[in-house]
Amino acid sequence: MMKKISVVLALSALAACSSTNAQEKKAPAQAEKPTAAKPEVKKEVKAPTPAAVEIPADAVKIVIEGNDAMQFNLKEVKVAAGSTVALTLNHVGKIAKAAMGHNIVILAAGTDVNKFAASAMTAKDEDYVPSAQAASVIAATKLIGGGESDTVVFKAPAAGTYDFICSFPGHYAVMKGKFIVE
Ligand SMILES: [Cu+2]
Repeated sequence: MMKKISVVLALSALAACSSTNAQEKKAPAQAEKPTAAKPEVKKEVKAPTPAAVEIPADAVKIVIEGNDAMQFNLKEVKVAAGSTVALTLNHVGKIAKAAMGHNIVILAAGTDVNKFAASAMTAKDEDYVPSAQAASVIAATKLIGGGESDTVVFKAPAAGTYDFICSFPGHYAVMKGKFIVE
């Protein structure tokens, strides 16, 4: 080992008398090797795949708007049992997600809305849809801010009436409605 280092040092010294410590550590051959020719590689910049989910042709399309006044434009949505639902949330406001974020969370039958919302409040890192409560969530859009939109595609649950809310802290008391499957 020592021998090898000495050789390298000796070679370095020969190659460049005024080499610095940093340079000495490099094998001369390496130091002199021209960096592989780097032609300006034109990277094919692929357009990012649209975040939008694929919406099946037979899906029932539902669009709900949320605004800066903390309101949904629909309080009730009806779909037929067995249908595939493409639920779109359009945030038609301007306020950013951190201050006026909205989502739509459809809750499973029997879910205590107040308890769910209380749990959601503490799940900022999960955009207020706590994974611990996953069993209570039939479907949920992403949390979005003003000007954004998100669509979630899901199979309608069994016939019944389900609550939907915005689970952003403080919103569910007014941002809520009924998702009715018949
Ligand atoms: Cu909201």
